Amino acid sequence: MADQPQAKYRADYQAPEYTITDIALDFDLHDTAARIIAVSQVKRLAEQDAALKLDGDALKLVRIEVNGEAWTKYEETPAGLTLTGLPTAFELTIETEVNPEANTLLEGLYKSGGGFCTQCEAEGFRRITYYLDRPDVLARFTTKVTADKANFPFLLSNGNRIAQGDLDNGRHWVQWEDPFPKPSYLFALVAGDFDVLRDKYTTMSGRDVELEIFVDKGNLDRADYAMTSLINSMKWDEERFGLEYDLDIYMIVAVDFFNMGAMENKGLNVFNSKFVLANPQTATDVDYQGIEAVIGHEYFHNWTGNRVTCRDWFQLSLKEGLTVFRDQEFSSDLGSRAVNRINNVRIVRGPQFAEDRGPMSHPIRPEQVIEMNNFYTLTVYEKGSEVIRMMHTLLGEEKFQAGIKLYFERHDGTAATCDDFVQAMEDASGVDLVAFRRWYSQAGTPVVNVATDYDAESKSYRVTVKQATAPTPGQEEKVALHIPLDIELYDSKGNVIELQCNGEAVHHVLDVKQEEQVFEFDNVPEQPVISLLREFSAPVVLEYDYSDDELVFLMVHARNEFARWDAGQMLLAKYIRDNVTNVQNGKAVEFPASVVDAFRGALLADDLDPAFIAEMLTLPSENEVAGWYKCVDVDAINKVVGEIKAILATEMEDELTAIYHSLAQPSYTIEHQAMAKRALRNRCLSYLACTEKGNELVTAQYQVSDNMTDTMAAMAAANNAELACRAEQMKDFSDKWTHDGLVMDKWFALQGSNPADNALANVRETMNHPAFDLKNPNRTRNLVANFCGNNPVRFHAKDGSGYVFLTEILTALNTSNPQVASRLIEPFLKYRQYDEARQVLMRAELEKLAALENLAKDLFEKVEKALAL
Ligand code: B3K
Ligand code: ZN
Repeated sequence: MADQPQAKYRADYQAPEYTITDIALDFDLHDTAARIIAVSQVKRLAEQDAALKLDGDALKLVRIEVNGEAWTKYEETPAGLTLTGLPTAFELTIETEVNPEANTLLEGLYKSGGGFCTQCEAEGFRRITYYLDRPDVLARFTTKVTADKANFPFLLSNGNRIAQGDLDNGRHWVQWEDPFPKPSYLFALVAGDFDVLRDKYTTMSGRDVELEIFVDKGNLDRADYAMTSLINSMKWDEERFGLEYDLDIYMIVAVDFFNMGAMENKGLNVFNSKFVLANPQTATDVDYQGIEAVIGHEYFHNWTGNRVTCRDWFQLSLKEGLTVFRDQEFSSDLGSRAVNRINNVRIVRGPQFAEDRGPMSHPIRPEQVIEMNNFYTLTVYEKGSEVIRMMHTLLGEEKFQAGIKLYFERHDGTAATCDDFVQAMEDASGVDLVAFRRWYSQAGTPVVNVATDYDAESKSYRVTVKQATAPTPGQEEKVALHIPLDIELYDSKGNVIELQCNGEAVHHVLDVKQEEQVFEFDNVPEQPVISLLREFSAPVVLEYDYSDDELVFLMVHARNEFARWDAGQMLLAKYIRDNVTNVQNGKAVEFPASVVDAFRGALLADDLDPAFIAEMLTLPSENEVAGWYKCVDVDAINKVVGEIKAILATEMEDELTAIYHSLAQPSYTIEHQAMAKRALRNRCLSYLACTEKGNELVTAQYQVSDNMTDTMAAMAAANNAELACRAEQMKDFSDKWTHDGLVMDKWFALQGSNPADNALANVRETMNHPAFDLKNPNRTRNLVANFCGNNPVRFHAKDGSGYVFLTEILTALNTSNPQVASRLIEPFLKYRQYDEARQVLMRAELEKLAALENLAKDLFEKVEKALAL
């Protein structure tokens, strides 16, 4: 390849040579030709004369002026525009033209449905105008938007509306001013026709804020929960973090074409409609929880991201890890802490650990990047949040909040680094975080191996902890990390044994800092049972040789719910592993009655939250199990997980049936208790679907259901268990919802995860469904990504048909939307974890992709790294 995309390195950071203090934007919107005039106040920061290098991508340059005079000392380069011979401070006027309708990348200014919208993070602003498109250039923005009044009655941008007017040609304009200096990635514009849900919020200092949620016409009855979640977020951030909203208006716009979840543009969030629109007939309980989390996340960014932003994109976790931590705490404070923790840990242990094992493995603060959009990863977000959580564990809530306060005192209104954050935490708390900082630079998952030894005579208990991190691509040498290891000891009756060292009480969070460390506890009256890595106190793989009895004991006696759940998962893991070996040796799956009894006990524990019991009874996904192996046997894993589920269903059929019936509710509400009961009831149904009466029960639930949660639970059960009622339900649902893509996504997801052996043929046929559109990221994710990523047996079909299919899709998306393609390619990146025959097939597909002309840099970066393995 002639001009291969080049990587940028964190170590090469240089402060900008110029800055822009103010920018006045003027948009004249037309579907295929939008004109943008940008008037910037530019100041040279460098001492020496320097060229001004503006970023630009896919722009038509119309005119360029310096201090009102046409400027000729410039050069158009592949990366933008280079201006020379400039004064030290000047006004720069640039006029550009773009084609929003042809913008299928959904980055920059584009059309979604009938309206215009923008997406600028990470580097989309340069697709609107030539600019210093980097997060450490902070300017005050004013934005004037002009468009046809009948088609686009609402013209929105960041900040406060300061002027508006009508033109005589049927067009109108609105002008906005954002008083807070911001980087270009937080710019937003929306123009369209919407229904608006309005409310008000009075902040803790008594300021009134207008709240507005814009949805497609006809969807007003689906916006209430987003509004409730927004108000809850504002209140929570005041109460828990002391942080208050700072503008007079907060707007959220829901759009159908969006590459990710949502975007925190200052005062004007743009959301994937999936995270706004919900009513009981169209959305499941899980959808509601997603709305609460994402509305919270974007709102919390107003402080962690917008008021303090990132110095450069390598620091992305500064805002994302911290904001994920904040949204997780928000959901935990409002709902069930244990269930939230369980679901977050599942993501880290499953897909995040998988990312650590693959060719794209990177630290939460990456060192080198080709395409920034490739680094909005589980590592930066979820592991990044775990790193913040570890600091919270080490400091405690009070000192952590003192650290947050100091961080804002020091950095409000500026662009900061991850080091700045840790420094504030350290300075405010006095806790030594020197070794802890290594979490920011080291990639990969540490393995923590624990051995214990009890000496009955001296009543001492010794815990030996070893840590090691396997090499990752580009990072051969690993160092020991500072790992907070939360433990508890129990006596045989289930009472907590106080941890003592030399007769003094010691804290239950051990500071593991060395490769090997021994912790001695005394006054331990009897051989204890140890609960390790409580609350998943660090993102590590734990190795400890628990007996079945100890795990069953912890499932009942551990004081916190997370530890009980984790014990159950470890018990399941043992039997899944053993049985995969059995199956590979031609033996039958064995699952002893004593283990079934442990789960029966959890099912029947009526003092527990039903939502928590539902989690206790959830088996690890096939993908999570795959992560335990160097060489993955998809068929054996599928067989074992399926058979264990069937054994549990048969052995506990009476109890499952009784609980299923006892949890029926007369009507649908979104309160936690109601959701919790539905979660457990539908978990019971998913087991009962594997029994003889499955078809009858599932059919009955589908028929009487008046809400999407129960409807989808029935359909998912029918789909997974391949019940006779599946076909009719699928037809009925499609007839009812064809007009509504967002609801049809649930149906597409079922087609994608269909276990039937003709699944791929079905998926191909489904792509012709009138509601399907490969250009819509939600449709593509639900059908295609779900098939390739969550249907391992069918995707990894031995004949390679799944692989050929994925390459076809990637080839199409490489030109229309490489950002989505780059998410879809993930299953190929794991090719080294499969048998030789499958490796050869997948590698061949990667090579086909590498040979594509115009391979987008998003895919280039991943394909190249995968092939280098
Ligand atoms: N900050 C955005 C993500 C932007 C992704 C750019 N490819 C959403 C969020 O994390 O809140
Ligand atoms: Zn975010």
